[in-house]
Amino acid sequence: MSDETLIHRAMQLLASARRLAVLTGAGISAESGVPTFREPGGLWDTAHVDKVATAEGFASDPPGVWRWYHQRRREMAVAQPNAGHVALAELERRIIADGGEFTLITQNVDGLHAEAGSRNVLRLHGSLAYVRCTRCDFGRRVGMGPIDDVPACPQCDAHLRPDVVWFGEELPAEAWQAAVGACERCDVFLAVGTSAIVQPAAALIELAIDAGAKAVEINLAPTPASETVDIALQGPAGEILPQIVQ
Ligand code: BV8
Ligand code: ZN
Repeated sequence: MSDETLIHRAMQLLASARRLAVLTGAGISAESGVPTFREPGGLWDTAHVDKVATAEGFASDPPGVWRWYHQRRREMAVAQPNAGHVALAELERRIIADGGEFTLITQNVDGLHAEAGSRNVLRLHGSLAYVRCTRCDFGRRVGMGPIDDVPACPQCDAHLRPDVVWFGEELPAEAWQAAVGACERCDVFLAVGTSAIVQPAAALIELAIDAGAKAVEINLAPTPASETVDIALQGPAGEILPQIVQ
């Protein structure tokens, strides 16, 4: 089936959606200059996941882990939402205005969806605009601007950590429950720029399809989900999303 036809079918599906759930990954921010994880030249090419994205890795080298996150925060501080982020914010406004339901579920910690104007955003893996204490319940929004090299908790003086979900850690229960609910209710599901490998986020795709939703995937390359979705659109999200949202 030609790309035009697939694009047209995806447009019709989105136009008919009453309850839409969208799952995004690092690929939607790639065109904003934010590196992805698992692609050639991605973050995991130069950093070891166990060293920088686990609680154990942080405990054994807080300055080193913070150096890696400060670099990513600097990249995110200058990154701007791209046409893909903007199209999803527009789609949300349109569906809500028509009395429908829209839920944006992201694995990204860059805050670009909110910057693009998206409202109902569920952050499954946290945000690099927040820090929290490794010992007490202290937490604060710090934005993406510069902070201390190894920030200390103002309440108990323990190390502060990026308020993101590391491997082996549970996802924030409220966001996860809301995401599961949205995927069980949706009539159309959209996966954008995710390799569909990291669990439990990737399981949301199958959950939506099993619940009867029509599913669309947008990705530069095939993923484990490409065979299970109804429409798999291959190309840059920043180019395809504006086409199928109009
Ligand atoms: C947990 C935050 C309970 C930090 C991240 C079941 C089976 C196997 C393993 C597990 C399992 N259950 C749990 C696990 C373990 C693990 C896991 O899934 N491992 C994987 C690697 C197999 N999961 C966990 O540990 C989770 N916690 O399960 O707790 C528990 C506890 C203990 C034991 C069992 C259960 C926590 C997972 C969250 C980890 N934190 N990030 C930070 O960002 O620093 S995950 C990290 O990967 C990012 O958040 C990212 O969002 C996420 C997924 O990656 P993607 O976003 O998909 O990015 P990726 O680079 O992979 O792909 C980019 C895609 O975009 C590509 O497909 C590319 O083609 C495409 N693309 C590129 N450019 C474009 C594009 N597409 C369109 N347009 C473009 N322009
Ligand atoms: Zn503290």
